Amino acid sequence: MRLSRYFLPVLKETPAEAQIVSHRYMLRAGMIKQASAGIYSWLPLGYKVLKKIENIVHEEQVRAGHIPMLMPTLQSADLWRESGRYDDYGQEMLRITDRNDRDMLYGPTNEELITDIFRSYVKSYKDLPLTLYHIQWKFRDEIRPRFGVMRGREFLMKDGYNFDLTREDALHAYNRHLVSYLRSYERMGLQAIPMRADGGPIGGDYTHEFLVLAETGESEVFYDSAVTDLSFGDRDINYDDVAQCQSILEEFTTRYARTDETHDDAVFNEVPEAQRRVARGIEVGQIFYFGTKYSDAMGASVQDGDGNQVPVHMGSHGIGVSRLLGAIIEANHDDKGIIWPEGVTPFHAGIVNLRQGDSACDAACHGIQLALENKGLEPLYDDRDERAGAKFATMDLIGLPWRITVGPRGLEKNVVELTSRRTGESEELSAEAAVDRLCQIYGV
Ligand code: P5A
Repeated sequence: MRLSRYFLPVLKETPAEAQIVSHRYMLRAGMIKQASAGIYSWLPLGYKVLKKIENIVHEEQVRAGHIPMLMPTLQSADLWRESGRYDDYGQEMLRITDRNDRDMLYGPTNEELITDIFRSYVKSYKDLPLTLYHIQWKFRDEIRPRFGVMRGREFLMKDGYNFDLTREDALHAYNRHLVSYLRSYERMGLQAIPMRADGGPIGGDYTHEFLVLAETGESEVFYDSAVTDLSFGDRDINYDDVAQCQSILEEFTTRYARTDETHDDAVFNEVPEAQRRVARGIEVGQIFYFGTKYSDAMGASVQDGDGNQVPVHMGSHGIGVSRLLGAIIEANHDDKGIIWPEGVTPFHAGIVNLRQGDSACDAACHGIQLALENKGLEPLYDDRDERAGAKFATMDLIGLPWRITVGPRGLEKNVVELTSRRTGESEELSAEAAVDRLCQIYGV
């Protein structure tokens, strides 16, 4: 992509309304524009990152054996009357009346809708286990939408729902979600720590939130510092292996890590004092096991092996897809701008032409762009007639992890410069070698 033909409305001024760094940088880098309080348009650069995050989530969910689908944003109030949550949900639910005076709502979550789908089709234990998920916009009329996409009113969530015959099977589904979430966050360059939490309006008392440690996080968290040494890394996972998934859950959740809702001083004090941490975190996901709460209320049952009609055991599992952009930026930035982890970067590399209009520089940049594109990589070529300083500032702000700088002096020696956004280190090498290096980094 040539920057001169792209839509990247970068702001020079720091927007006054943005209180935290991720919100500031998302506005300045032309990623989002507020449409109304807590509701955003996703401009091309922001949309690209959102799609990258969605793709990682999809890949990891499908790998875990979960099945993608899509449910609507608008739901009928009647289903929510069945579960009893129509009244319980309160002011956070956006209620809408259609032209026929039917009560509708913009879904804040989908337990009712998915349970209705399930009960319409699934009648036998032979069709279990089943986990369905989608990535869809949600609406919660938050009292204080703030921090940009971090606490929006409209936000994108991955929400998955498991249906199982027994509590044990449902707990295995819970563990599969925990494992697949750990993998997903790590691919996004994040450490998200599972912490015991509270069921809130979703229900159940067995639930973990995934928290990214950050001073700007909205949740207060208490943990044993040893949990920060855990990393998922490159493991072979067999999602059908009940014992393997259970042992990963134990590895990641045995040490003390809780949100303030479930924090217990007495238990915390058993952690060696030097390892006790009180900090703040951003909640990027939550998994729940709530048994038969919805299946009892809505009559979702199957026939078991003995011919008895039994309610299914369920859980639901959410990832804050749009919130993740904010969380990733909070965890990856410096005073010049964003530093995207390679797994989610909107473009794989920037190409900066130091002398636009110079035929050798123009040809070299164009050649690098094509060579990268032929390998399936997406470079962003800054071909604007701008000073070098301004081009560097834009690249630093939008945070592409790699920059190839092409100038007349380098070309005389047959070299370009490859610079890491994260370390700031540069290396001179031939254009071909720079392309090869990027292919190696991105595994293409
Ligand atoms: C699990 C999936 C649920 O709603 N039902 C379906 C369950 N869980 S949750 O914890 O309430 O939400 C899941 C994740 O969505 C993100 N999130 C938000 N993101 C941006 N703005 C908001 N206002 C917002 N509210 C929730 C969080 O990452 C949360 O973990």
